[in-house]
Amino acid sequence: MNIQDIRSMFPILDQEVNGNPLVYLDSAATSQKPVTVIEALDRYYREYNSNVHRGVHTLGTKATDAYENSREKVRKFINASSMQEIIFTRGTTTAINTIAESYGRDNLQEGDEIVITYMEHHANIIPWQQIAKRTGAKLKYIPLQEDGSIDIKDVEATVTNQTKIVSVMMVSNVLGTINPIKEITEIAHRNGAIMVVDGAQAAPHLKIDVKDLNCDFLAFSGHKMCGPTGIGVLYGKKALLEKMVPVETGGEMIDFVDLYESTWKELPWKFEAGTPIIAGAIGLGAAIDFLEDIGLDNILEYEHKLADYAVERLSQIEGLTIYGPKHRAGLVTFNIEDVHPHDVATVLDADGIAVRAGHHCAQPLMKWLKVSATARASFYLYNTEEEIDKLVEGLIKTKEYFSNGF
Ligand code: 7TS
Repeated sequence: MNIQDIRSMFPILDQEVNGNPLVYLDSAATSQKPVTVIEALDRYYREYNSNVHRGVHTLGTKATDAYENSREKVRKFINASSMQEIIFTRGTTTAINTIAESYGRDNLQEGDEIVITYMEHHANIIPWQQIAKRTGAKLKYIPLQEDGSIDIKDVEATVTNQTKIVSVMMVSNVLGTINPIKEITEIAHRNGAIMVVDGAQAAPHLKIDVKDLNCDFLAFSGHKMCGPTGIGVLYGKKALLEKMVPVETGGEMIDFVDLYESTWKELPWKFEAGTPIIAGAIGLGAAIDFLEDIGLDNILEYEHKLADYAVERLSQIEGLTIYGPKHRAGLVTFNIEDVHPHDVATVLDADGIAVRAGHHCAQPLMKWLKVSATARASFYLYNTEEEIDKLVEGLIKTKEYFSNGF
């Protein structure tokens, strides 16, 4: 499929912002949605909107089938062994909180260690801080190399036989670093710890195979991979999930309720309390179909080309610093000397170019980079080199604008 065909599947891209064609370079925050996903949501609400797992009426059965069908699509997408290992959540944040609250609460005690890295998103920091405080466990950080990558020797030095949980992002939302998850998992397991993977920035771009990685848990969000907002996935190995106590309780997740005691449904439903995210899950299933039609390998290769081109072009701008390693996922984080990233984003927006500015929910990483904020352009399968040229023109204009003392 050529790029114009792909772009034509994303109706939102065909518009002007502030009098200029939209250049959307903020897909790491949330991706745009193809028409097939929009239509899947529309069809559900127009034709078979109904609650699931109850009643026997026709619409209810149709909705239940579509919802569970999406679970099977997710299972295949990450190569999990069983659909019992796929839990629908609100997103990555909820999934990691569930692991910390449920697994952490019952498996951590004073003196135990939780190991994360300096590059984590707040969603993979704060749940561990909270459970560490409650259990007396200690939170430890794997340091970063100067270019923002992880040296496996530092993982070996940080993870000890006191470590019970290692939790690392697969792809950094700021640096674009692609982390050696398989090797880190092996080190975690050798020390008797479990491995949690934050796959929020990986699932949209690279093939994840949980059997090959051998990770114990994986979290990701639908909205960053062409799916709707409000839906995400918690994958966990069945043997671990079976022993875990649900964090949320109520309707849907129970087997039998008595006055003072209740029992839970089997996996995965014991972790899905209340009316589930039906439309979201159906939309995520359509997003997976879309990504698989294009092919994750093709998407990754295309994004690498865009990122290389962006780094090459941005490096030519004097006074512009790019953060992160040479080999990176499809995003570029940068600062222009003496210009605040919010000003960069504001000037670009006037030309219809959407980038993100701020701390990107990674304040410990900002501290490590010794900056308070950065600008970030993030790419997806619908972006083009021409859009990167527009970004470069916009950045040169921004620099001139501010150096002339506006
Ligand atoms: N983990 C990583 C690596 C992320 O990039 C994000 C969101 C999350 C977790 C949280 O995902 P959520 O869907 O639960 O919110 N990252 C970003 C970002 O880089 N800009 O906006 C959101």
